[in-house]
Amino acid sequence: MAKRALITGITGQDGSYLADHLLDLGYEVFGMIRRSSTETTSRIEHLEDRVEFLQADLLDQASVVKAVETARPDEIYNLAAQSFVPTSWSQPVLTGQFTAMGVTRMLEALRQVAPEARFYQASSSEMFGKVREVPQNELTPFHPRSPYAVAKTYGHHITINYRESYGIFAVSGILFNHESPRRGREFVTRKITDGVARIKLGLAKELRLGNLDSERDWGYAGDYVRAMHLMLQQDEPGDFVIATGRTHSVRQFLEIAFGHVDLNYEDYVKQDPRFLRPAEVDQLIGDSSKAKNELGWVPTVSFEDLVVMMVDADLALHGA
Ligand code: NAP
Ligand code: G4F
Repeated sequence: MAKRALITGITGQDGSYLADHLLDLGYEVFGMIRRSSTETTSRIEHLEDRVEFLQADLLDQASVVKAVETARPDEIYNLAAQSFVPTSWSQPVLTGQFTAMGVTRMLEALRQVAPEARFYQASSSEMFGKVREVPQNELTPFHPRSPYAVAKTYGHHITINYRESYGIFAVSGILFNHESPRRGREFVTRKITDGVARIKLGLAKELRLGNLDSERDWGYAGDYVRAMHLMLQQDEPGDFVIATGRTHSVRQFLEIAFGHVDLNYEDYVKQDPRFLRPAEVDQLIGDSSKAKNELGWVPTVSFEDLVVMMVDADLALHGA
């Protein structure tokens, strides 16, 4: 019989790639969607006939219990969150409700109606924040630098706590930044590739950005969802860092993205203090040796290929 998976956050970047992957593996996929007055399903339009959608909101305990009851999942992937770091300073309480308490609501729903289900929590390299060591691995202490990162740190620990308290098969994937043509346009990579496409096609004249010196370990989302699935197939639950092991600055991203369309970023990029953060994470670089050794997971898309893939996708989207 086909395995059943419930994905929260299915309308997001990772949810859409994970649904593709699990359907390819023969899973029956259920997707949790919150009510919205506008359409939020553009990333999963191609899956509408293959996924069963369940309306629920991480803020509403009864609705998530009902979703778990209906899906009767073998695996739950908790990807839903307020995931944009700057918004977590303007809406810190709401971010805590979605991104921290939302995890407990999902774990409680699992404990009440599907205690045998395996649980994946979408944790983040943002938890390392002001980093204590380089590169960061599963044992590196956390120093979160935003309300988002603080909320994710809670989500990480409550997942481990439910595993230790109730024997639930619950894992936390500590994923470093991962991007794709389906990335939200507010995140720096997609903001850049969208900007490059618009400038190249004469639809925009400049691109306003914040800190160009921060460095991230950027990978491809399609690779990272494979790791989520692998984590739930192990004999014992455990936590894993997922990263490429290479770090690049925003400036290097700009050089490749603009260079790909024969432009120089310095002619178009303006620094704008509106996009600076109250506290910055200067550099992230992950050590995913545990994932390589225990899951057999390695990334397949290089930084350079990722940038080019995203620029080409945005050029096509804008009609090039
Ligand atoms: P994303 O594109 O922002 O998607 C977030 C998803 O959460 C959307 O489907 C959104 O639904 C849903 N959501 C938000 N609030 C909700 C609520 N109250 N109830 C139900 N659903 C809600 O994020 P992503 O990049 O795919 O990331 C997936 C997860 O991994 C997030 O938890 C993120 O924090 C974490 N993460 C991401 C990265 C990365 O680099 N991408 C790295 C580490 C960890 P709507 O469509 O209705 O808004
Ligand atoms: O693309 P970003 O907004 O991603 P950030 O803050 O690293 O968070 C992402 O990755 C986390 C994993 O580490 C996830 F947990 C989280 O949900 C999210 O997916 O910013 C990346 C860097 C930052 O240092 C930021 O200051 O880019 C810098 N940046 C410079 N100018 C900018 C801009 N970021 C944005 N969003 N917009 C700018 O104009």
